[in-house]
Amino acid sequence: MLIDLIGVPLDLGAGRRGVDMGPSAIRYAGLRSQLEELGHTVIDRGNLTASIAETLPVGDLTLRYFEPIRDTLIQLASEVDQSCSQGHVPVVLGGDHSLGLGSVSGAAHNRDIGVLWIDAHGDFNIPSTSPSGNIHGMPLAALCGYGDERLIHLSGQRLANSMINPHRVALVAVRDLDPEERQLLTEAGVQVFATEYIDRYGMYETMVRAISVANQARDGFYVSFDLDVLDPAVAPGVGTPVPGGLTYREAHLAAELIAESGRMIGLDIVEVNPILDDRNRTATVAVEIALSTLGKRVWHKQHPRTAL
Ligand code: Z70
Ligand code: MN
Ligand code: MN
Ligand code: MN
Repeated sequence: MLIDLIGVPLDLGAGRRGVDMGPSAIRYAGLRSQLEELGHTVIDRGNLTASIAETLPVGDLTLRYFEPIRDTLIQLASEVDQSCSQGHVPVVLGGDHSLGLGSVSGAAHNRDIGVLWIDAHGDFNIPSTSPSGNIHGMPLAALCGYGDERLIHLSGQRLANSMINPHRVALVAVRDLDPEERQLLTEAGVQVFATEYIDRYGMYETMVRAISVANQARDGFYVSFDLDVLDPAVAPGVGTPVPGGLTYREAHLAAELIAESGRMIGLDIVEVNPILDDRNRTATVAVEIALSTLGKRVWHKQHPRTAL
C-alpha cells in the first residue's frame, strides 16, 4: 500500500491543551519505520497548520474556536480527498477528534463510504445538546447532517457532496453519552455497539457486525479511532479517560478484522495527549493499533471465519 501520513496539530476542539503534540508523539513512537517494515511505502506529508489557543478568542461559546478549526479542517479534507483519489491510504495523526469532520468529509467527497467510529464517546452532539461547546464532541453528528450549518457545510461548495448516511455508521465501544446526544443517535439511525454489547457478544462478533454496517457503502469505509476507547490502564494519555474501555487485545482484534475486510480507505488516530501520558505509552499503543489495521499480524493471516 501507499500510505500518506498527515499530521494535524490541533487541540482547539478539545477541552484542554496537549493533543496538538499528538502527531510528534506518534511519529516518535516509530510509525513510519514500522509501516515500512510491513512492506508499505510511506509518504510523510508533514503537519497541517493549526492555530494556538492562547493567541485566539474563543468566539461563540456553543461552538468554541469554530473559525480556526474550520481553517484547519478545510486543509485536511482536501489532503485526504487527494490521497484517496491517488489510490493511497491516508493516515491522519491527531490532534483532537474535531479533525474527523475534515478527514471523513474529504474521504467522502464524491464517494459513497461508511464509517467506523471507535470511541468512548458518541461525538454526536450539536451546539444545543453539548455540555461543553467543544467541537470534538460534535464531528460525527455534523458528518451525518446534524448541527450547526457552519459545521455541516464546512466550506460551502467544496464539501457539499460529502454527507455520510447515518445507517452506514457504526459506533464501537461507546460508554459515555450525553442524554440528548443519545436521542439524536437513535433518531439518526446510527448503529451503536456500546460496551455492554461487547460484553454480551464478544469483540469478534461485535466487529463483524459493525464492519458489515459500514461495509454496505459502495466505496468502503473510513475508520476514526479515538485512543480514549481503550481502557485508561492501557492508554492513560488522553484528555477524557472513561473507565471500562477496550483491552489491548480487544483493540488489536478490532484492528485485525478491519484489515482482513480489505475495505478500509483511510484511518484517523486521534486524542493522544503527551502531557498526560506515561513515557509515550499511549502513542506507542496508537502505533501498534495503526499497524494492525494496516496488516500486521502475530501469526498466519488465515483464520476460519465463524458464521454469524
Ligand atoms: C462530551 C462533550 C468528548 C472526547 C470528550 C465529551 C466529548 N460528550 N470527546 N472527549 N474525545 O463535550 O460533547
Ligand atoms: Mn472522539
Ligand atoms: Mn472520545
Ligand atoms: Mn433512519
